[in-house]
Amino acid sequence: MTNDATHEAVEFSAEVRDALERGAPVVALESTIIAHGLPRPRNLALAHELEALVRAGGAVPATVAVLDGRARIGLAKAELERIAFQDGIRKLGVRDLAPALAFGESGATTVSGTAHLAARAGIRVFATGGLGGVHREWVTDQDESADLGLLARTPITVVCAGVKSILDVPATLQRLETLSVGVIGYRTDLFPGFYLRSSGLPVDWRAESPDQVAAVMRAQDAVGTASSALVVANPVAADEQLDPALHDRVLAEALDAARREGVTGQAVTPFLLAYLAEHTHGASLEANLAAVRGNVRVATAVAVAYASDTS
Ligand code: PSU
Ligand code: MN
Repeated sequence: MTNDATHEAVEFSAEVRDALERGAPVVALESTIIAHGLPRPRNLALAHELEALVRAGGAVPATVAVLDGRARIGLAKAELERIAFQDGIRKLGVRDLAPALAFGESGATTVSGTAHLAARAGIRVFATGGLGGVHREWVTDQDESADLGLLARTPITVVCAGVKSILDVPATLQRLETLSVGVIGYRTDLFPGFYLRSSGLPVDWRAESPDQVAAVMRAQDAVGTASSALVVANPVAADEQLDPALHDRVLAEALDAARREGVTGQAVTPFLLAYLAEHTHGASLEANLAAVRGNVRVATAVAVAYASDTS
């Protein structure tokens, strides 16, 4: 249930409000990937394409952002353009929502910011590229994405291609276990590696269909574990993944460059993603786009399956 204070702070598009009122399937989409994760103008094309994929699958897309101090769920065309092209647009994790609202700021929401707003609005399914997680430099800088802590306390199903491979993937999986965030491989026994089909690490549970994912969500509701998220880890298609050898080589260079240039905090993830895109001559970008598209398709099917069952 959404309370009155949320409705005041949060503005819905008419289409999303109507869908939520009817109990129709809605898929939340994040905006940080558009503003900070992808180069212009591909970012805007992708934003439109993802919304079209959700509609084609029979659900309503709800891209989330903060504009002029209002949290927004469902963006119009001109608003998506602002997210994609406005210089200096902020990157808003969940802790940044309140100051952005209070100070009339605009920003793109990360997984943590998006999942928080979506769940409070009653949206249960969310699609992104790769989750944030534990950075490889954790021992010295304690950089762990706020995505993990937020997912531990938020009822939402996130379809992603695993966690970004720029991270310490084993440590991130361990943190997800510690935080009791459910992880299910979608038609795989191996946790995906974002740009790559596999991270090489096993995943304990596997679902074969959107119906099976929806069954797990209903079981979460029944057994009282829906207060934390379910991560549905969906690998990029084999013919769309980045060449693993190229990935490993350029990633090592990217991590070196970030260290040399002293990149820290919120800037780390966009820096590494942009470095990979540039130094793989766009190949990592294509794999990233393919992964996000695949996740949006699966998320849409899951939202439809979850909304259609009445048992
Ligand atoms: N997935 C992508 N590209 C991205 C992200 C996810 O394919 O840019 C974003 C998400 O918004 C995620 C954020 O929440 O990266 C993680 O940033 P940080 O490591 O600073 O928490
Ligand atoms: Mn971080």
